[in-house]
Amino acid sequence: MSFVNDASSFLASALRYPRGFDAVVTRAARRTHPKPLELFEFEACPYCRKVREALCELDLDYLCYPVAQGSPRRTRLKRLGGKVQVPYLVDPNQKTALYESDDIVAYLYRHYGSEAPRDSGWLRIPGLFNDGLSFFASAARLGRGRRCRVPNSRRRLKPLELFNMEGSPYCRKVREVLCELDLEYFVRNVPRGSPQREELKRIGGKIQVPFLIDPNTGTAMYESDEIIDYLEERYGVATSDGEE
Ligand SMILES: N[C@@H](CCC(=O)N[C@@H](CS)C(=O)NCC(=O)O)C(=O)O
Repeated sequence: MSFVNDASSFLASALRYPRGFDAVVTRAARRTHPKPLELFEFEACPYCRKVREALCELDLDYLCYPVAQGSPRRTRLKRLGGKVQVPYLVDPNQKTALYESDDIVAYLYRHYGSEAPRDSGWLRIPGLFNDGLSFFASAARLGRGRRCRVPNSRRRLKPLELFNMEGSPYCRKVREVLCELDLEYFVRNVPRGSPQREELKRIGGKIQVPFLIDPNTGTAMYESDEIIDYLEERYGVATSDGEE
């Protein structure tokens, strides 16, 4: 099963290659450190992928609020934005919030990049081709990261932290499980070229993703399969503790 899981995640990455691997602009080029952006999304959504890719390529960190089908967090999304639709980006720096993936990507490049969006080239002609590839990438994952299995957003948990590269097939497996388990997490992007890679090396000892930190238990670990086992064991069973 692990082989099939890895192979289909590689296929999803290949369909989107080279998106979500390299920094187009690094955080070193910015004069100020923006407050982390906030993204309501779910992993299987092809539109959300386009936004996550842009965040990674712009070397931006963000708080991820998974709102997979069945997540109680959807109520909050509706309250904030007016409707249950993802992606939904909140930018506390500009006091802005917006729906629509293409608008969000353009916004991100306008405010945090020095170039036009990466998909303004061949991937953009026609734009539908870009969306189509993203749909196929989601299809390759056979519905993973679409449904909330355990409503952990009802619990009072500190956000987990994930050192992440959007295009990595191993990171995808972890994000899918975080999404299905309804866990809020802080994404620390480390695309190739990001200075944050040094921070990862300082904390974990090597430059490898995914790397998960769980401040609720003091756990920090590499290796996607081990991270998934940890998440399933710790958060994969519904509990009634600390419910809001
Ligand atoms: N044109 C929008 C389309 C967004 C969209 O259709 N999102 C779907 C998920 S892929 C959604 O929010 N569905 C509501 C739901 O899952 O209940 C965009 O590019 O952002």
